[in-house]
Amino acid sequence: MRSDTCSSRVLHISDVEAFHEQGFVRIDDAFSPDLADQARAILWRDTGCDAHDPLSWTQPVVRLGHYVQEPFRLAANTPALHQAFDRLVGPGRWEPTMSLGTFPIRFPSSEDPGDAGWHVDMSFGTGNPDFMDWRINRFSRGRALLMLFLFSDVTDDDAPTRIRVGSHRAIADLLSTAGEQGLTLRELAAVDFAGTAALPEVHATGPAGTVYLCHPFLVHAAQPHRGRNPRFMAQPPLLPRGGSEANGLPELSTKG
Ligand SMILES: O=C(O)CCC(=O)C(=O)O
Repeated sequence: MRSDTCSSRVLHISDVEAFHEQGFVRIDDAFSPDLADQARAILWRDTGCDAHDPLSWTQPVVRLGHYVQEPFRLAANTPALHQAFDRLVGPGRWEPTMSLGTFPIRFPSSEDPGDAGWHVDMSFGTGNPDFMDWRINRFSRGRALLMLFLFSDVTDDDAPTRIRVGSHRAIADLLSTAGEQGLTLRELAAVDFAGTAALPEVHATGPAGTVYLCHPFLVHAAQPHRGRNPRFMAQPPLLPRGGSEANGLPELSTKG
């Protein structure tokens, strides 16, 4: 988000254009460092690790989930974020976020975390026990945005999420011919996510309180943590108003 728009807390037109071109926009100071501290204190307790003792950090990733306490709800519902949702998704077209979903908390480790593959987050058919059969369709049924909430300072050394810039467009083109039922994660993986491997890659870095608002088709991946500071990040969807059957965003592709 451009600094000249921070005071009004509304995305500048160039931010909205960047979202459509690149598939994401970074919102600085989306929530306060104090809320991040409070949330991290709750999460540290549940990791079973000691924040001050790296010897207690025995796994490369600990996944915690579905926190609804006040620091999480407040962080997800700041005026800056609500205004950004209105600009990107449309007023009255999204639901306030009440749970921040899964936190993959990443610890410095030489072990492979086993969950660092490229993917798109699926949005329906999630009752299927095999997540590779979960689906997305051209209208992004059930998901308006993917959001990355940084609850700790994340530098390039701290396992930031990797993003394939502009990959949402290739996925939209692929989905445009796939009908209402869309495609499964397995089908997308079989074509290397619409051949997006050669696209430029950026990392979701920033101080605690930064949020990346991403197009739901954005191809992204975790990475092993080779640095020093455990990374706390949540990755909830922004849900469309109208429930799981509602379309998340207008169709993006000009094909099909
Ligand atoms: O941990 C990360 O950086 C990303 C994780 C992710 O994309 C996922 O679990 O779906």
